[in-house]
Amino acid sequence: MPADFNGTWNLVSNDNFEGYMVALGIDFATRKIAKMLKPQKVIKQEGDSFYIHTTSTFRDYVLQFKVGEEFEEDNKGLDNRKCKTLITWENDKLVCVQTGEKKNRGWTHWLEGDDLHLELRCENQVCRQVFKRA
Ligand code: YOG
Repeated sequence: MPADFNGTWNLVSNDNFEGYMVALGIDFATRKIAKMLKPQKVIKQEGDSFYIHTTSTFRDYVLQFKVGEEFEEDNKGLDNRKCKTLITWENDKLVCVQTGEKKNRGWTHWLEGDDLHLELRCENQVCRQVFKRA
């Protein structure tokens, strides 16, 4: 049985989101708005099929994927770059590699107690986010 990420999750901490956004080339004005946001994630999981909706008052982002199946991701409304994206299980962690113009780009999700963790990586920057159930 894989880990169960189903639920509605609210951001409670966001370490080095600024560094991650700079690495992605997000402009100053957009970063200023983005770092004030408290995004919510709605995750729907059926086995290895995922729907992750990240919502905020400023932008929304939907990602749908099957673990182990590479797809083209367009990052629309984020940095708007295209990537070849592959998400796999590493034990109970969901590990994403986003291959494209930016080196070392990807993320990892895992559960720790009642919290949802997300590590976002780009180049030499790591952003650590923690979410709690809504
Ligand atoms: O999550 O990929 O759960 O997709 C990363 C923002 C900010 C827009 C958010 C909107 C990167 C302006 C998605 C924030 C910064 C700044 C809410 C993280 C880019 C632009 C949408 C992510 C995965 C894993 C699923």
